[in-house]
Amino acid sequence: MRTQVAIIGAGPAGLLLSHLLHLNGIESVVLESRSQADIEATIRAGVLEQGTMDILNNAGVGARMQAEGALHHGIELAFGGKRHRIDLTELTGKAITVYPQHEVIKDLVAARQAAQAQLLFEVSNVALHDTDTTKPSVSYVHRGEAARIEADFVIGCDGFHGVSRPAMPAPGRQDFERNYGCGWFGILVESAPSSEELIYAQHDRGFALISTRTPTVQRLYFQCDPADHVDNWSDDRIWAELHTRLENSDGWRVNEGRIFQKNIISLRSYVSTPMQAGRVFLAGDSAHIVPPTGAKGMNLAVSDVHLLAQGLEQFYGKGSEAGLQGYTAAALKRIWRAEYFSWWMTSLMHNFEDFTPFQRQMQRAELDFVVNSRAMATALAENYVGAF
Ligand code: RFL
Ligand code: PHB
Repeated sequence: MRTQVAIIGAGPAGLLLSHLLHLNGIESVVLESRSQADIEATIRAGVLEQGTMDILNNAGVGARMQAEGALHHGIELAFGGKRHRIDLTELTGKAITVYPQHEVIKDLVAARQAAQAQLLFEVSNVALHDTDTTKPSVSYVHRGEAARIEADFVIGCDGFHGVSRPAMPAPGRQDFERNYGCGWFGILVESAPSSEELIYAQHDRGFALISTRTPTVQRLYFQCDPADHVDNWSDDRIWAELHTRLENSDGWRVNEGRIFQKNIISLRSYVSTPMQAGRVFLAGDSAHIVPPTGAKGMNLAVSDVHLLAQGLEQFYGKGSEAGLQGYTAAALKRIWRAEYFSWWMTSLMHNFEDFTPFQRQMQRAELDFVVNSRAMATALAENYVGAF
């Protein structure tokens, strides 16, 4: 098979890229290792920046997001038994939308399938070839048959554990990494939202986060040991821990309900540069990871492929490689800013095992500073809504 752009991975990055290219008359094939049902059911991100919404709306895939997503004008920071509101809209003129990533995935899959896209699920043995030539190719197995796609470009949108990054030629490659030694225990709960806005809570026993999914489903997280196991946490133990970490003087309490999903993720920051080698490019989690505290991962994936689509449009429309050659530098500017903010929010809100009593006081002083200084609150708000 031959195509213009071979895309590995049908996460937000791969699906949106394929759709943006299609809108500009550029052909692509998307190879995904999981099933359609699986990618449409995997619970991940929830917070979309205004810029992400604009890109999805302009691409004609934002109708359900606009109808069903919840616009949030503020977030709360909770610590020392008190809640403090950060008014995102007053401070930045912008807002965020809570709309689950798997719903974005459903909208993108529907748009690609309506356009009869080449979107292949449950492929295996995906491998990149001739990555140092102008005719790269990708081999794979689909429905028991081995096949190969020859393309002008190969784009690795296959996430952190994918095959694309390791297949990039090594010279000049630089990786930056930080492991935080802590995890997030995430639960989905059948109950009405405890709060209209997200609450980020700092406590000596560790961080907790109140988020929502729908009017009847809450998404809650609390900091845990990344090596812990969900089976160690009965529902009663989870509620006791959340109530302790969220205890406050105004009597507000988290709503309990039936817990129907539990998972643990590990917090890390990671950037691999460059994001291009010849005709092979990386986008989204395949090139960089942020801890979820800043809610930036999916937003970065969207902005990467928005840039990449522009570069490919310039290449096919005007014969110019300028956009593609400038991709790594342009993408990294935003990526490092989001890496910084995610690291800062993580450091501000979590309890780290190696914290000295002095560091604990510094964290509390910084939290006080953020909620009592308009300048600090504005800095947080600008980063959170993505006004950079
Ligand atoms: P994805 O979503 O990981 O998609 C990669 C796809 O590639 C497939 N794949 C392969 N396909 C073919 N061959 C192979 N060899 C393959 N290897 C892998 C995979 O099956 C998958 O379908 O990467 P992408 O597109 O770059 O998107 C990144 C986002 O998914 C990620 O950054 C966010 O989910 C991060 N994130 C959040 N981001 C936000 O913007 N706002 C949030 O509120 C937010 N909250 C979160 C999050 C991530 C979380 N977890 C689970 C890590 C909350 C959590 C708990
Ligand atoms: C979520 O709703 O899953 C969520 C919200 C905010 C974050 C991370 C995750 O910072």
